[in-house]
Amino acid sequence: MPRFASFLLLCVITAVYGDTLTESAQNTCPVVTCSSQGLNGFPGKDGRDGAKGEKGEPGQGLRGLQGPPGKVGPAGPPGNPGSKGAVGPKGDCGHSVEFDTSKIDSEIAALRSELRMVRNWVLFSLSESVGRKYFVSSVKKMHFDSVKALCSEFQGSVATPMNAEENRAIQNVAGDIAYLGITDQRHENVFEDLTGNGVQYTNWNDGEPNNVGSGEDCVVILANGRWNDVSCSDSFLAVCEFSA
Ligand SMILES: [Ca+2]
Ligand SMILES: [Ca+2]
Repeated sequence: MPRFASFLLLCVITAVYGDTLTESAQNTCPVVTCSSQGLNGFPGKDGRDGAKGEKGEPGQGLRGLQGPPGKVGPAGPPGNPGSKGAVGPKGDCGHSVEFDTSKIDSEIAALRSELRMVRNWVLFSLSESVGRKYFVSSVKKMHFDSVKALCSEFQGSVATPMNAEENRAIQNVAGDIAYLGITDQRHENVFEDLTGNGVQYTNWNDGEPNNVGSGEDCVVILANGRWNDVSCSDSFLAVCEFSA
């Protein structure tokens, strides 16, 4: 075939099948300078990823707000003691306090006078007196040891009648069975006052003292004024005597 005829045939084929050319054909088709321009082919496949680029510069975005403070942490260990401080300046001289003894004496005298007046009122309203003796009765009943302790607490002693008049005063102030300051605890049937002196005055009830049962070593005055020996662990009124 002549060269010119071959060229024409190639152009015709390109014009007719140009829109159906495959991608490979397009990519590999040599540039042909034909008289009429062919249609564009389909986009080719993505190529392979290129090499990783260099790290870029920091961005210019706005910085976020500062967050709230965190929780307080645990207490740390105690620190070492500090060094000793400097010696302070010398203090002022003290002032001696002088007591006004005359004022204190007058106050004591006033208190004594008031106390005497109160005591006299108590003795007058609650006691029976014979001469310079005052007898005062308790309200509560108790055993003999408590009677001794009670009278001693008030700086008195357990009532011990020395005669019929004192015995009647004790009977009146008690109004009921009450202990007397008389016992035979040291020697059976030898009755003494609480200082160890033998009693000179007695007013035993009929048949007393009889020391019945396990023993009766204390003495009471009955409501009729007569005496009876009783157990010291029994409870009766206490009558104490005081000197005016
Ligand atoms: Ca006895
Ligand atoms: Ca008896």
